[in-house]
Amino acid sequence: MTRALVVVDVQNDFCPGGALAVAGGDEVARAISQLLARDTSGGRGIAYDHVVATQDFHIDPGAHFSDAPDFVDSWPPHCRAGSTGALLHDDLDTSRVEAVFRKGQYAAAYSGFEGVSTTVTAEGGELDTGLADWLRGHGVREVHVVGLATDHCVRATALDAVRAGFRTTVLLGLTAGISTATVQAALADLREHGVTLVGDPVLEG
Ligand code: VGL
Ligand code: ZN
Repeated sequence: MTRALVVVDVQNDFCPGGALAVAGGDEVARAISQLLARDTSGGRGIAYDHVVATQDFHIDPGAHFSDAPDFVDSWPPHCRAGSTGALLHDDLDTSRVEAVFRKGQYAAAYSGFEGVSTTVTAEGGELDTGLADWLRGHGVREVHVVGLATDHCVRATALDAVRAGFRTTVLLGLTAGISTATVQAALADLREHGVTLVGDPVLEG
């Protein structure tokens, strides 16, 4: 079954030192890089036929930004388009990332399925492709979701993946969350909606 790894929002602002740091975000970046390194050298065949990433990319996202954030629906300004904070973290190996799906330009967008990857056509125009269309176009039937933050963008992306008909697994060892209570709620929600949760990569099949 054609499988993709979806790397959610492993960006500087979600890592220690960033505007909306998630504890362990940089360790997640390194762990994902290690998974990808093992995936091409482990001698068990390649687990991921495709690798894509999502990127929180705010221009003017309205109430998503606040000077008095509640850290549930409003946040300190983060991942501003064009800023260093919006860049994918240096410890994330992006050599196998085939497309980056940007989201949240003018409103909150937690799910990578709200994002688009922009490419330039032969005629010089721009073509936006959503994540679901991209995955289907590449024959993907199954996704493994990793990244930041477990309780927000990973949760929303995995829920949309399963809704869109992809067999969906979240590799919890390659995620980090903002708060324990919302991570617990997210895990219950994911399980209930048919998302498989594993502590370690499941690479068979
Ligand atoms: C996220 C809060 C605000 C995330 C994005 O990537 O989980 N969280 N914007
Ligand atoms: Zn955001």
